[in-house]
Amino acid sequence: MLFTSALGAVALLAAEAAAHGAVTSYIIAGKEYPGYQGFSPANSKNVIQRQWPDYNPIMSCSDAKLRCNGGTSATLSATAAPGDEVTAVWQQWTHSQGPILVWMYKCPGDFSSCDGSGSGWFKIDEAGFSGDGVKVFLDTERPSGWKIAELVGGNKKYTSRIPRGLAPGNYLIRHELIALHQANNPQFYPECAQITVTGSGTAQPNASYKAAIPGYCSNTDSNIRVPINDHSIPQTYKVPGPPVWTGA
Ligand SMILES: *[C@@H]1O[C@H](CO)[C@@H](O)[C@H](O)[C@H]1NC(C)=O
Ligand SMILES: [Cu+2]
Repeated sequence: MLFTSALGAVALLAAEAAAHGAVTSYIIAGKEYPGYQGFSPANSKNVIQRQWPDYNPIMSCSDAKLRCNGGTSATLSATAAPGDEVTAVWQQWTHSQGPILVWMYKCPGDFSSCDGSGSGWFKIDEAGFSGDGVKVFLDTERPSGWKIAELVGGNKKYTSRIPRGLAPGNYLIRHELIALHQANNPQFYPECAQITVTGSGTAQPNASYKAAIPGYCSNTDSNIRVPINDHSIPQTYKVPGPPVWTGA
């Protein structure tokens, strides 16, 4: 019996590892772009996405991998204009509780020397809970008023817009899912891609919209370390980070 349940536990762990996820492709200004394929480091396919190692979660706000899941460079970049749509596609996703965050960062120059350091990250989109405000925190994962739950079904896509009037240049775009289904044990899933923004815009968010990554959150924040099974806590949720900047 013990032997069987130990095997069961191992099988469960393996299933859980396989059950996480990552952004695996994009649709930007109507054009499809394949992403990097994790689990195969030998794959040197030219893509717009910064490479990431596997589907496993990052477990801390201060982990250096929080920035781009360890990815530092990509050989290609997409092109988009302010107002264009950017859709991220996840090949698999299984967690129904937690926020979706979409960030951008203006590179000072070439992508090859753009490391995403400093307080230059700004949010262009976010989604949290939009249900009845009664059952924000549930005991079990299941479809709910969390936007992230929609990624669990057939449509594993999330669409945002490049902010209107955004100044042209080389930008990183970072899609982040924070899974909150394990009490007090948030899991972060961020991936980054490279986009060259065109046009003659002049708008840039000011400092009140910007943050560093890592740095925008702390492991003790009430919207990061969530006792998901505690129904006595206020049933409201504020997405972490600075306010969303939607452009000029
Ligand atoms: C940043 O911009 C917002 C909106 O335009 C404005 O309300 C705010 O005062 C500005 N903050 C700083 C630090 O300039
Ligand atoms: Cu997972």
